[in-house]
Amino acid sequence: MKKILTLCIIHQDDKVLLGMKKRGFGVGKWNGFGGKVERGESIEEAARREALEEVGVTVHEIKKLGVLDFCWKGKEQDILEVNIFKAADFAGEPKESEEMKPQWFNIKDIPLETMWSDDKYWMALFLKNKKFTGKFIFSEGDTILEYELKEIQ
Ligand code: 6U4
Repeated sequence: MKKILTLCIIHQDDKVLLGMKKRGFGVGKWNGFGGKVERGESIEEAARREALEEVGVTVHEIKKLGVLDFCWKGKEQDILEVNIFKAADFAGEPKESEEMKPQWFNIKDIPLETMWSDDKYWMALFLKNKKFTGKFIFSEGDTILEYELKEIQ
């Protein structure tokens, strides 16, 4: 079974807005905003809704840069497809929600060690507006056993 998820990272000039996940999947990690696509909504609509719910901002133009499949060893049939978007402009003031505590980071100081372990592989492509696709297989937690990542046009 495949679950479709979104991840939206706001990137303005030399800084990104991330959130500390306060509960649920990925708790304790810095990440973009996102979650599951709901019935009847497009992936992009879900990305916008999650940004509004989790950090209280309305994102303007968003661009899909990455699609990554994640699974865990021994359960390869359960795939999380994470659709990664970039937003530059938004309306509203980022504010803490029950799910996320937002913080701006300079791109030199992105807290990769406290993010999902795959993020360090694709973040440079993301920051350069490159499109990419890939697949990561984890063992326990988010230890990467195998991965493929490729830049696409
Ligand atoms: P709800 O239903 O809101 O309680 P929750 O367990 O909090 O769900 P979910 O599904 O809303 O989590 O969101 C998971 C978020 O984590 C999505 O934005 C996608 C993101 N994510 C999942 N795997 C990831 C990975 N390997 N690397 C990454 N982000 C990932 O950078």
